[in-house]
Amino acid sequence: MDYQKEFIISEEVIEALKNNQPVVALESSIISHGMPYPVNIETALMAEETVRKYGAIPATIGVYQGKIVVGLSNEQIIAISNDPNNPETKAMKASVKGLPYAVSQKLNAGLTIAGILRCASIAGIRVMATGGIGGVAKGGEISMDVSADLEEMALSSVAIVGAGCKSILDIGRTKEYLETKDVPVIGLQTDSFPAFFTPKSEYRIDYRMNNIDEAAAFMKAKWDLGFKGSVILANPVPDEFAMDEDKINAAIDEATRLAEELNIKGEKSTPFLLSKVCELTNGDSLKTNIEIIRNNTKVAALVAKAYCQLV
Ligand code: PSU
Ligand code: MN
Repeated sequence: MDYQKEFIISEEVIEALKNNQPVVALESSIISHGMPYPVNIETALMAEETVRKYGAIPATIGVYQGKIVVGLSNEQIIAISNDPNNPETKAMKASVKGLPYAVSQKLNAGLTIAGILRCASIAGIRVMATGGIGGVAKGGEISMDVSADLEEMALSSVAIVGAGCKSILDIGRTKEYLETKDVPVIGLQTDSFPAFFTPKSEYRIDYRMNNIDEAAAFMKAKWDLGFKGSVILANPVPDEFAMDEDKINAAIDEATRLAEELNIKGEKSTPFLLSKVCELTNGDSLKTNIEIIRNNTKVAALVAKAYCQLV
């Protein structure tokens, strides 16, 4: 069996890449594990629409019945949605380590940022949109819980538009880890490393840029120089959708305490914290999350367009 055949790029995406048209890769673990059904599907479809509205082609990447698909159809997006009442929509969470498992066992899977970066890079897609990046967990200096996202960012040459990282993580150590891996963090109209639900944290980005053309020029410079690895484009949540800092931090602290009490570790940890935070804020965190996705997919489409004009 030749597993190369299990990597499928949609016709539309192939065509766009061939003609140097902008393409934006979209993350799918947010569908399978990051948001509850059916908001997960609505948000995934909204993300695709937003990318199109701002002039790029969306490529949601996931594993459907053992095939890695770059450019999932709407039906395939539904098939990885983990609808609790429909066993056919069951999907695992896959980082790069889980991809061969999903493929060889013919499973459905939603891909983490690490997984998306690897597949986007193989397909030749240079920009991805996500919500927030994975990073060093709270207490990660002892547990060594560091997301594979950070390692993959050093390997795959893709720009990531994200709203920083949630304070379910240790933001300071996440920034230090990126520093060690030489992954640049560009602040889009900000000097502060965004904390996902709020536009600012006490940590700084590396380079501030006030417009998208500068960011695209940075990407081109990095990759033209032959340097591999990602570029993080930190795009803070718009003020009108930001959460109250005390409220969100209280929910995060309580979710973190519960995870410890229940001894939740490894790849189960992030999905558990995300769903607990959503529950503890009565869905307010989910509303903010959706607006962040809208904003990031818009900016990612504009970045992809600007980058295509340079190459
Ligand atoms: N952080 C979020 N939302 C998410 C994730 C992280 O605010 O949905 C997901 C992303 O797919 C990210 C993954 O790549 O969790 C990281 O998981 P882990 O911490 O197990 O590496
Ligand atoms: Mn982890």
